[in-house]
Amino acid sequence: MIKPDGVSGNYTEEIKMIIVDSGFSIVNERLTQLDKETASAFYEEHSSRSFFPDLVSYMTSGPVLAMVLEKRDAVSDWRGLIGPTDAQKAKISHPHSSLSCSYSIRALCGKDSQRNCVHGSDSTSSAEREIKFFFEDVVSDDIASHQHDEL
Ligand code: DGI
Repeated sequence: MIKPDGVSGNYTEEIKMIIVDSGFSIVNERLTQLDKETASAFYEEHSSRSFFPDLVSYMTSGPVLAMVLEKRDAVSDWRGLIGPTDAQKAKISHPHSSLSCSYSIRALCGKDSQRNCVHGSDSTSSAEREIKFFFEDVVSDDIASHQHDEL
């Protein structure tokens, strides 16, 4: 997912180019505005954390672009490509990755550990949950959606 700061900062096309250049296929995408309820549900596992209210406020501050990415080892390779949660750390260290690229997306467009520009599922089961979240109408207020022919 490209988070609100990534979308409003006009990083969408650059991030998509990095995604494709890194060997992923974008098989589905959806630009949507999360409301408080859906953002809270998406980050439910962090609901007891002190930063949760700020996280929900940030995630509802503008549209997000959810994408389904396909590739062998997609979860681990995407996590490597986005870099560490704290974008400041991403800017000073390159993540270990099996990919050939030597940069991370959070280093490119993230600001700190909250405004870190992109999200990545941390396991295949999270990916399954999060794909359902965005593409099986848990999120209802689409701005635009694009279903690729092959799906
Ligand atoms: O999977 P990640 O996004 O790398 O990290 P995560 O699952 O630990 O946390 C989810 C999001 O919660 C993260 O992208 C931004 C926010 N977050 C995590 N740790 C902090 C945080 N926000 C603030 N303000 N401070 C934190 O320490």
